Amino acid sequence: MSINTVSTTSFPGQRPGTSGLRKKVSVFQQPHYLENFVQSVFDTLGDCAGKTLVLGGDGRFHNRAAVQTILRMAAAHGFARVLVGQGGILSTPAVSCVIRKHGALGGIVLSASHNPGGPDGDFGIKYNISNGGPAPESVTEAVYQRTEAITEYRISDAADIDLQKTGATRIEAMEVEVIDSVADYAELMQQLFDFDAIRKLIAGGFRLCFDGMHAVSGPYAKAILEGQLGAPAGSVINAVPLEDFGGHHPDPNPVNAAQLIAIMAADDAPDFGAASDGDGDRNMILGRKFDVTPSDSLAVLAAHATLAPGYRAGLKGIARSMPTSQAADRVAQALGIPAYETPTGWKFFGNLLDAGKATLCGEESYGTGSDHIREKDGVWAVLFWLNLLAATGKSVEALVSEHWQRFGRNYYSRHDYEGVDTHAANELMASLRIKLATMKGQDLGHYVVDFADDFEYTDPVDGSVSQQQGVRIVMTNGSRIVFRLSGTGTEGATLRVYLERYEADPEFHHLPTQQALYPLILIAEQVAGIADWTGRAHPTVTT
Ligand code: G16
Repeated sequence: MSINTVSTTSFPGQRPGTSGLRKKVSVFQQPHYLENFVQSVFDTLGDCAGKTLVLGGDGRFHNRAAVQTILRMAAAHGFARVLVGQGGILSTPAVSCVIRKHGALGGIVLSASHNPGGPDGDFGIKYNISNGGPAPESVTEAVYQRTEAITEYRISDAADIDLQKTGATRIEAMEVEVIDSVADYAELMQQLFDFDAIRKLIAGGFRLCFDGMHAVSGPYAKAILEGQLGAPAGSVINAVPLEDFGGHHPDPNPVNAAQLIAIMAADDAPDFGAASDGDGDRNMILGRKFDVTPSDSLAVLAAHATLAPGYRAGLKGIARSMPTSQAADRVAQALGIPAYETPTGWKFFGNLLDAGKATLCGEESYGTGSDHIREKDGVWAVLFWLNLLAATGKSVEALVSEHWQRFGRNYYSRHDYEGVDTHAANELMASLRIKLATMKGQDLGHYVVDFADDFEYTDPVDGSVSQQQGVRIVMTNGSRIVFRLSGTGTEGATLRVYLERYEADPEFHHLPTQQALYPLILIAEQVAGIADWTGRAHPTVTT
């Protein structure tokens, strides 16, 4: 075994987006492409002697090859130890959990999350810091600057290690420990939730269906829901991670989790349905013939949090991303705790969680989590819901309907225009920004604009400022339209339009969502000139 220094030249565009660097697999397969990025991460970290790194991914195509490369580079960089998930598999929340539990310097997650996989699909890489959370912008920006200047990387010529067998081995002076992908994570879940109560619920005939979408959460859900909580075999469907996710889009929303939606819509549907995404950090919650929006899910969990043992002491605060509905803010107000509004991206919750300002966090993009780790967490959300259902004896629909009665309903929907010409999308946003200054007080349909701006966030902990985080048009009655461009796509641009209307009157709590939002949808299309700029009459995905 020896360590080689390899000459390289920089690749353009290695700037991490909302959540790490995501590109087509073919881009990552170019010689030196992955190596350049990994060396840039390591150079940004500096001396790693004596330090531990956590490594794993969602099992998508190129995962194993990338794991072997990164192990050889970590050995060349002088890490003392790498904890790598068996088979190269670790969900994003598991990486966060393992970093924290083992006091690692950080971790590398290989995933493009909900983006499709396979040779023609997407791949991604993300660095998480010692608190277990995604690196903040100061770090990702430093990594990017390094990728622009890189001229060489270092790598051991050691042979591939056996990722299937748990246990320790060595590359150069570095210890590599292949760990059980599920064990640490499952142990943490047992500390947070009332497993006995959930076991009793399931033993009493309560039926559930969890869709692993052939992605990383399957093994976690099998081990915990079927193995530890006694759900009958087969309760977890699409449980085996596949390199191409079975050809599907591992995005747990009503459009992409069509099989689960059909199961939950049947007359003999289970009592509870849920799905997670490629890397296991997202969740979708369903009742029988009833789906829960991610924004409502956060609000309901917050309102009942003290029913779960891990949250008995109450919540310190609730944080949501700006485009997420304001339903959770109403709960925070009722509980007398602070509500925080951050830009899109889980990394913005890290400081609030570390500083003890927030306990629960959530995003409209099917992400929910808490201070137990520093990532959003799909299986955690499922267990939280099961804990609430067991503790209250109520159905999913009853819990949500009662929540609306108490707090009012925030009708909510996101319209995505995917694969739009990047130039046109940027022009659309620029033209919206120009209009902002004159919008206040304008009549739009039956609405009057209270204010319109481009969301800017000042982190209350470190004072860092993030600008241009989404154009929002807020009406005098609190209804809102938000426009932003996705930071996770790999083809062209994706325009996201977020629509929210508040309805206090229970008599109007059961309208079809798109109908309830129709006047706002029309305003959004007109104000932004969506059809003119994008050539699209309708969104590609509506959630
Ligand atoms: C990532 C981020 C989330 C964000 C989502 C969508 O999730 O961690 O914070 O809400 O992308 O971002 P965008 O609207 O920029 O596409 P994931 O699950 O893809 O890692």
